[in-house]
Amino acid sequence: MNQPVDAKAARHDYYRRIAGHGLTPLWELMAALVPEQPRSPFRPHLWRYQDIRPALLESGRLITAREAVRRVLILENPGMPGSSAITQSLYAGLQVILPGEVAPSHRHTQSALRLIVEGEGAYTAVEGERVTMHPGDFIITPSWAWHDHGSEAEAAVVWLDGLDIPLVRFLDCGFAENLGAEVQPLTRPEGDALARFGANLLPLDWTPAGATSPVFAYPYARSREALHRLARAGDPDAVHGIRMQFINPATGGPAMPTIGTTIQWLPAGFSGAGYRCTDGTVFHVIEGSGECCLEGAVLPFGPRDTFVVPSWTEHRLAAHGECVLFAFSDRPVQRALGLWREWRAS
Ligand code: GTQ
Repeated sequence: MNQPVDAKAARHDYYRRIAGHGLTPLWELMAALVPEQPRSPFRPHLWRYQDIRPALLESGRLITAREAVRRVLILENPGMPGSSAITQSLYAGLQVILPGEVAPSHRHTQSALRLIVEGEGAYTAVEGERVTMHPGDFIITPSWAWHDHGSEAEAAVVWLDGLDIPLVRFLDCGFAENLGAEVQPLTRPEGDALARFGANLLPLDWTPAGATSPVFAYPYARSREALHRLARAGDPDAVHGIRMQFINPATGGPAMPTIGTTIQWLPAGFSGAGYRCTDGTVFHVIEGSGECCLEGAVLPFGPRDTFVVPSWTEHRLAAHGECVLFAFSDRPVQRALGLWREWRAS
């Protein structure tokens, strides 16, 4: 818009004066505050495991798990330096635990997920029950649940952490405390939760204690078996291949209230259709290699790599051989609020 110099100067003088009263004019900001569509400041990005593994292992020589509390390298989105966020609402990191180490017990209102990347035989204990980790396993630490990690393994164990840290920060509702003891007392044998809640059975007269699935560990062997059976049945989706969500068996809803989690199988040679969704999504490659093709970028992924697709960014997945991908996003939050949208090219 063309405006006389003095009108422009008058407006700027006015903006300066009202700023002193804690006021700012909407008309200068309208397009930014109410955009026609999401324009995420976050960027697509790939973290290649083979490139970052040396730095991860080096951290083990610089600090112990005990001293660090959690020895984690944060996967920070390069579009938002300083944010400790991988998407607007979510955090991701790679956590390392060495043989004999303990990461001391604490709890926080932030929910956490773990996807085991490398190594066998470390454990995490959640509310009195331990689970032993295997690559590909998906493990949940619900909001405000005591948790400690430890390792009786022979070698380093690494897992991907996903937490709703940025969401909780945005809402200013974070609390945390330390147990004071390194490890929490164990009150149930290993496998109890899976037997009690993960066998298509629920105890009679049981009422859920919280919004998170009582099945806190979803072994990869089971999910993989299900995916391979469905793969043999055929008919993969044009966008997603065969994509399943991890659910809370008590509700049929998402396994975690703030983080949606999926596992998907792509057939060899899969060339997916274009897709956009409003939930920025973190993908982790459990098996196989392929590409995520985006507007103006290609992310070539292999086993143990992690990549992120920001909100409303058109992308499509392609697989070289058969692939299995784990993914997480804030979809349950957006859906609960009636905000979630998607778009498919086919
Ligand atoms: O394992 O409890 O990556 O509290 C960040 C914060 C992991 C954990 C993280 C945490 C944890």
